[in-house]
Amino acid sequence: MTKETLHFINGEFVRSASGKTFENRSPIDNKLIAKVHEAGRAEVDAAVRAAKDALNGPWGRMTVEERSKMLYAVADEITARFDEFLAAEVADTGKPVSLASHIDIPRGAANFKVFADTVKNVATEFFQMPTPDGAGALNYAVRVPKGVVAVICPWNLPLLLMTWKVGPALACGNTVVVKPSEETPTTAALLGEVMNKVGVPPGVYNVVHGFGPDSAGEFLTTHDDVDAITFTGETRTGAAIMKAAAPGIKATSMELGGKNPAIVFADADMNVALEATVRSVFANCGQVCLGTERVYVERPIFDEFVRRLGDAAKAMKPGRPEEKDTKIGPLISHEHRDKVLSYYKKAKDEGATVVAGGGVPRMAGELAEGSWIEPTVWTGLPETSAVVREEIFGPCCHVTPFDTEEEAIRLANDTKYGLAAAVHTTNLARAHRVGAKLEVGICWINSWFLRDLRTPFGGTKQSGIGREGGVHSLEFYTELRNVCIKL
Ligand code: NAD
Ligand code: 6OD
Repeated sequence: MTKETLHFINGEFVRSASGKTFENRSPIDNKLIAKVHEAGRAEVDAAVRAAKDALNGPWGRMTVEERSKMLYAVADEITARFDEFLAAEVADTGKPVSLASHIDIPRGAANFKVFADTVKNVATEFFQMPTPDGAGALNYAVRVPKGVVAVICPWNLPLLLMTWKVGPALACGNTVVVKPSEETPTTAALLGEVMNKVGVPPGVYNVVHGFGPDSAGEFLTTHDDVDAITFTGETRTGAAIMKAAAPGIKATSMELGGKNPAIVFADADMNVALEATVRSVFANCGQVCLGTERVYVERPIFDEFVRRLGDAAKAMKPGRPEEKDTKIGPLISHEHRDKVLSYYKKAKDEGATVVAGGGVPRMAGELAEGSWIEPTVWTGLPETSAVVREEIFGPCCHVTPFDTEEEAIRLANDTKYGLAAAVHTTNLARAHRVGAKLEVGICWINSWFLRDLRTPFGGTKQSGIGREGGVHSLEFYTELRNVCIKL
C-alpha cells in the first residue's frame, strides 16, 4: 500500500481536509515513496492557531531549565531512532548513507542540545544610571520569545537545516510551524513523533506540507498570526518571502544562495587543498549552499591542480546510498537535473574545456530512472559566463588561473553573492590578509565545512540577511525588553 505523509498539527497527524496530495519520488530510481498531503489555508490556519495557543499553555510557563531538559530529550530520542531518521532522509534525498549518518542525522540531534545549552548560559545586559535626585536607576534586559515562528526549509540537508532553526526557536520559548521542502517532507513529520514521545506540549511543533506560491509556503508566510519567519533557500524565494513579510512588519532571517569561491595559492599543501576542494565541490552531489563552484588557482600549480581535481571527479562512483563504495548520489529531482544540465550545455556552447564529466552517467537497471549526473570540472570560460556567475547547485566547478593575491581577491569578490569562501595557503600572514578581505559570511582556511555551532552563520550581499548560530540565534528568536527601575 502507498505510504502517506501527513501534517503534524497540535500534536496529531492529520490529513488535508481537501484530500489533496502530491507525490514524493525517490531520486535514486524515481519510485514512489509516499503520497504527501498538501496543506490548504485550513491546515495552515489550524497549525498557526495551535502554535499561538501553545504559547499560553504549559510550554509558555516552563522555566528555561525545563525547556532545555526537554530539548535534550528530543535530541536523545532522535539518536535512539537514528536508523529510522537515516532511512527516511536517505530515501527522500538519495544521498549516501556514509554522508547522512555522519552529518545530517547527528547534526539534527546536536542542534537541539547546543541551543538548549546556549539559552542557559547567555547573560543579558545591565546598566546602572545616575538620576538628578542622586538615587539612580537600574536597567536590565530580559529576553522574551518572538511568538509563532514560521520555518521554511530547503531539501538539500532537510533535518539538519530544519533543526538548525527549530532548535534555537524552541530553546528561546517560541512555538513553530515548519514547512519542509516538498521534495523532502519525511524527517520533519517523523520529528513530530519524537516531540510527542518526549512530552513536548501539543502545538509547540507543527508541520504543514506543500509548495511555495499559492500553497502552504505562501499561506504560512502571509499569515497574520505568524510573528517571525526564518527561511533557508534560494535568493529569489527569499525576496518573495520578504515581500510577504513586509505588510505585517515581520522579522525575517534569510539564509540564501551562493556562488562560493575557493582560492588555491601555489604555496598551499596540494593534498590538503585538493581534499577540501573535492569535498566542497562534490559533497552531497554539489547541493550544499556553502559548496564551491568557482576555483581560482595560482598559475604555477594550475595544470597539476586541474588534472588532479578532474581525476578525482572521474573517480567518484555513483551508486545506491547503502553501498560502501558509493561516493556520490543523484541530484534531488529530474527537474533540478534539467536545470543543472542546462548549465552543462551552456558551458560547452560557450567553449569551455570539459576536464571531467559534463553529462549523465549510464546507470544500470532501475537506477537508470534516477536523477544521476556526472561530477564536472571546466576551465577556459570568461568570468562573465553565466556558468561562472550564477548558482548552479550541482556537482561542478569552473577553474580559473590567477597571478597575484590582489587578482585572486578581486575575482573571488566579483559576485552578487557573499556566503562562503575557502582559501588554501601555508603562508599564515596571507591567510589572515586574504581571509579578512573576502566579502563573505564564513571563510575557511585550509578546510571546508568545519562547523562550530556557536559561531555566527549567514551570508552577505544577496546570500542573506542576519546571522544564526550560538548567541546570534538568540538575537533572532527573542525580543530584548529593557526594564528600567528608578531607585
Ligand atoms: P527554494 O527557495 O526553491 O525552496 C525553499 C523552500 O521555500 C521550500 O520549502 C519551498 O517550498 C519554499 N517556497 C518556495 N517559494 C515560496 C514562497 N513564495 N513562499 C513561501 N515559501 C516558498 O530552495 P531549494 O531549491 O529548496 O534549496 C536550494 C537553495 O537553497 C539554493 O539556492 C541554496 O543555495 C539555498 N540554501 C541556502 C542555505 C544557506 O544557509 N544560505 C542553505 C541551504 C540551501
Ligand atoms: O551547518 C549549518 O548550520 C548550515 N546552516 C549549513 C548550511 C548548508 C547549506 O547547504
